[in-house]
Amino acid sequence: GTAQIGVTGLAVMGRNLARNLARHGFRVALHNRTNARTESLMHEHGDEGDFVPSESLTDFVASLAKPRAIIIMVKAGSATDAVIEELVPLLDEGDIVIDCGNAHFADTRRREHDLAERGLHFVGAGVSGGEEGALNGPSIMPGGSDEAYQKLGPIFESIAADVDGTPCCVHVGPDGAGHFVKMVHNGIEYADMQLIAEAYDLLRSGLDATPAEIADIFRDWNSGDLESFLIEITADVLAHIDAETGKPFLDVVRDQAEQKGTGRWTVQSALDLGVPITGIAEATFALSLSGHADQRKAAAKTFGDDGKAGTLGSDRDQFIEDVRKALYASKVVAYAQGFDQIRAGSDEYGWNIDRGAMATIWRGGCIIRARFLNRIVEAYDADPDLSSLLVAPYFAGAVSNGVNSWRRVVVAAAQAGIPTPAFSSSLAYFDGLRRTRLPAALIQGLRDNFGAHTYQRVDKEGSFHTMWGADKSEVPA
Ligand code: 2AM
Repeated sequence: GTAQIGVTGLAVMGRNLARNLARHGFRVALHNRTNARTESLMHEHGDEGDFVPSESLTDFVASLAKPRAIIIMVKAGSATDAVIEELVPLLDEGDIVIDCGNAHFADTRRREHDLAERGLHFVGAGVSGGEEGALNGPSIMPGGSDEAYQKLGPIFESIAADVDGTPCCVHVGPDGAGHFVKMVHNGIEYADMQLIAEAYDLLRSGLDATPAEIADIFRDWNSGDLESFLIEITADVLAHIDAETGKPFLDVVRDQAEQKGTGRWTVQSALDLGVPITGIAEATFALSLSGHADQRKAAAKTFGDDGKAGTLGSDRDQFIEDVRKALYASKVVAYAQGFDQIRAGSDEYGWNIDRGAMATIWRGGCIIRARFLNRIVEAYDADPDLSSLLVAPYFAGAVSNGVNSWRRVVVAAAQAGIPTPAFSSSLAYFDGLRRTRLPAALIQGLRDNFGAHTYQRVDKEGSFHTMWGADKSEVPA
């Protein structure tokens, strides 16, 4: 065969990736379980490039030049395993199987291990940016072997988004590293959206501002440090008027969101790794809370919804500026936590991930693209082993500059009964992290008392236990 790369699974993401590849001059083999999808792609977009469609998987594999590079773009989970099992007997040593779906990194580790034993390369690649990104330039986070990346890298880098001449694609690390980083990216995206939602709620409920007024505020914010894709589209969504009712679009949308997939995985992994990603966790739980309609109804009936509309506006401009600074500081916390998780995952699984490079490839193509990411790149350039993004000079300055605003907003929200789980937990994280003495000492004492847990002392090495039930003397453990 002569095709340079193949795509099997031609639903919208696969179709758009295939078109993107073809538009960049690659000869692209096409396959889908149900041939109608392949036909419709050829019918609608066949003239966009050099496609080689096949009805059977055998013909598809035969249409590819060796070593073959085959992208699988099917629903994550058992469908991916089914396609791999069908594909593997048709392949030759050195071929590369690429999963561009939203796989869990543990599945990717398993698949990479299995295929390596069969002489094949397996690349789990996180692809961010949705349908639009897949077509016009996504952010791509490929894992897998160096050898596989040597072949795939130039292809992926050419179809990825481009920021100032730098492609939004880099080899993340071995086996599951790419899907892990994509997972953390999605967690950060959750936190970003929750923080934006809380800022909106503060302005709407606290100031009695209209969605149209808040759209203008977000538009203004988008010209400063907060400049990002999510802030930009927030203004668009807020300004949108429902055609049917003439009401703000927001007021006709049900306020219940499901919480599924990668946001949940991010929090589960953080618990396994022992990394406090409180912003991402609160964002995930806030979505869960929104979905519990019956409980919400019962609680609203019992306690009333006494959000004190308009009570925070005694100095309107000051409050808006406080919310902006609180949003920025909380966002710094969410990213600091996400990058901590990347470091912890990298250490745990031996991936050697370059965190600055991750910030670099998130600058374009993906949902969390933002001006702010340049600052993260700079921070890791200056110190690749940075203990926390929060202590990098630029972010330390931004947080110090915003901390009074942040406190005022969290206090005002609590007094007005406006829930700000992500704003307030991020502030608590910041205060916890910088505290020289935490009350964890008391918890150690309690555990030693009820469970002979033992403790360490501030003034000498070793582990100790106090004889709580006897004479309260201290013994070495
Ligand atoms: P289909 O068009 O034949 O349904 C998204 O569902 C994409 O994944 C579609 O292209 C779908 O193919 C494909 N897909 C889902 N499950 C699959 C499976 N078990 N084997 C092959 N392709 C599958």
